[in-house]
Amino acid sequence: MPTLRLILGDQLDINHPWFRVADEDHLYVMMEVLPEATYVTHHIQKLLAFFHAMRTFAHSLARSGHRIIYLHLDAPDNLQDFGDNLMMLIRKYNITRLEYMMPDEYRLDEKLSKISGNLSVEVNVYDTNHFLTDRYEVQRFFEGKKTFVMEQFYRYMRRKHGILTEDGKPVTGVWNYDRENRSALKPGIPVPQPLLFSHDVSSLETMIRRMNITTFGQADSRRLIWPADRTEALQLLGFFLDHLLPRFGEFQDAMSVRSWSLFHSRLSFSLNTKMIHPGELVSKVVDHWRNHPEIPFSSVEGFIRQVIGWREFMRGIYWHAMPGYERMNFFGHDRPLPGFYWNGKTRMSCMRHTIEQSLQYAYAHHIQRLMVTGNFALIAGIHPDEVDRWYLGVYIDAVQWVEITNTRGMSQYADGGMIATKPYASSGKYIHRMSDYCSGCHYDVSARDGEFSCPFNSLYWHFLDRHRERTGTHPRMGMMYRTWDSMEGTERRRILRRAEHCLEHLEEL
Ligand code: FAD
Ligand code: DLZ
Ligand code: SF4
Repeated sequence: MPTLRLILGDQLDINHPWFRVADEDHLYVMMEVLPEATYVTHHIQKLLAFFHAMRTFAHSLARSGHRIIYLHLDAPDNLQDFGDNLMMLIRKYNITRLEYMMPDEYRLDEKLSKISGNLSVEVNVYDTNHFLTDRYEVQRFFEGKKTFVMEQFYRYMRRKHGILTEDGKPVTGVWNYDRENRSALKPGIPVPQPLLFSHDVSSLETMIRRMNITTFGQADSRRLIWPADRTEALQLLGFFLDHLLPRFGEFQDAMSVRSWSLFHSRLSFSLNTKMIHPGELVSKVVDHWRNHPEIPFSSVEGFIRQVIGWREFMRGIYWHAMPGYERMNFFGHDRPLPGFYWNGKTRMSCMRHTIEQSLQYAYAHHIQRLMVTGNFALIAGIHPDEVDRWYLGVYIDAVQWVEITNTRGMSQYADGGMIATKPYASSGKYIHRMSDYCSGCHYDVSARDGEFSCPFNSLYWHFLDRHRERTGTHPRMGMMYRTWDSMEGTERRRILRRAEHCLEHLEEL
């Protein structure tokens, strides 16, 4: 009697022990189902990239001799539900045992354990080996501590895995080179063209349209640019090592109209679908640096910190704090998300560039997500549910465990500071320093009030002013409150009036 093994759309890890030997006893199943395609409105490229990668993975398993059933979204026998489909297959193939790997999202974890409880067959759940930590390692690490400080966890990870350490100490004597990762892109610095793939997935798009699935964003489905499998994910990694890593650190926080991805790796989709493993990625980066010692260490350390630090930390906080995390709203923000998030039609140049490229490529890099669209939503007081819905739909790498912690936590501070050490709120000054957006803007970044003043400026002070009770005593906000208090009363009133005007006319900004 065969065992049925479910593979989810973000479990495309060909190196998992499950796939070592092909045999008759294991029947694999992958399924495209409507609830996954519609639990949020997805960017069309996200749907295309996930389904294409899932189909490619199923083909490669079949080619290596595994028995696999793949349910297409429009297959007549697809019951459009994980549980119903599993039940149907269990009956059809006289299955006696179901096995699945722990899902990374709470929603599916709940669903699969409920389904398992209703089945008459034995169910085995496997850990995935997809991360460097288990689900609750972050929780255990911070047990008894008052706050979750990513830097402490990051050092623990460096030591535990012996990454760029010697005798438990950093090889260079310094743990963190964050201070060296803050340059704006200077004119004349060449930025490589990103490596783009070109998959014809037009038949997939036709299927999605025929099934009336609501999507947003653009796609040229004859040339889908995202990797379809591990081979392509490794090509993307090779391109990153050869062309982008040397300047990754220096320009990690830069933003520019000249490039939509600058020196970023664009490996998040490959990592989150498990085409590549974070441990393997880090080893390759370290080996490459050892063979090319001219690459600045700050680039190597900065990149590794994102992967073994932030990424694993976010996953741990997710499993520690769900499901309550989904409802957190520390500031009580309640405004709807302005329409321009969905179409890019705004006169704010930084927002227009970030949103337009998100709609065009389903991608924006970290500082655009945090300090432009995220920052705006925070200081404008948008409801975190609305912000989450947008971020969970728009990006190619958006899966809830890493989306919600970054959005609700890091960017909106809706968790009251579990993840971020202070709210990532800023005026236009930061965007001006780190980008070339402001020179082409309808608004004046140096003005705080008046019709043409940068909305980020007045909204920033309005945010501080209206949340004084919640953030006024925060040690890292003290200087900003002192600056605000030192302004003349008339000026403060003018700024707040301008902010009120912006808030009343958000859609027209
Ligand atoms: P690089 O800059 O090349 O970084 C390398 C890798 O480090 C990334 O691929 C990613 O796996 C990891 N990484 C970097 N920063 C973070 C971080 N803050 N948290 C977790 N991992 C990180 N990342 C997602 O994978 N999915 C999301 O849905 C997502 N939503 C975000 C929402 C907001 C509001 C913010 C501020 C950040 C979000 N991030 C998300 C984190 C980060 O912005 C992306 O991982 C990154 O931009 C992906 O591009 P890249 O692969 O070129 O990254
Ligand atoms: C993102 C996604 C989409 C759009 N559709 C499916 C699907 O139809 N079937 C599936 O197994 N997985 C899909 N995925 C990825 C899942 O949402 C993913 O398995 C969860 O993010 C679990 O972490
Ligand atoms: Fe953005 Fe303000 Fe600069 Fe315009 S002036 S690009 S709105 S920061």
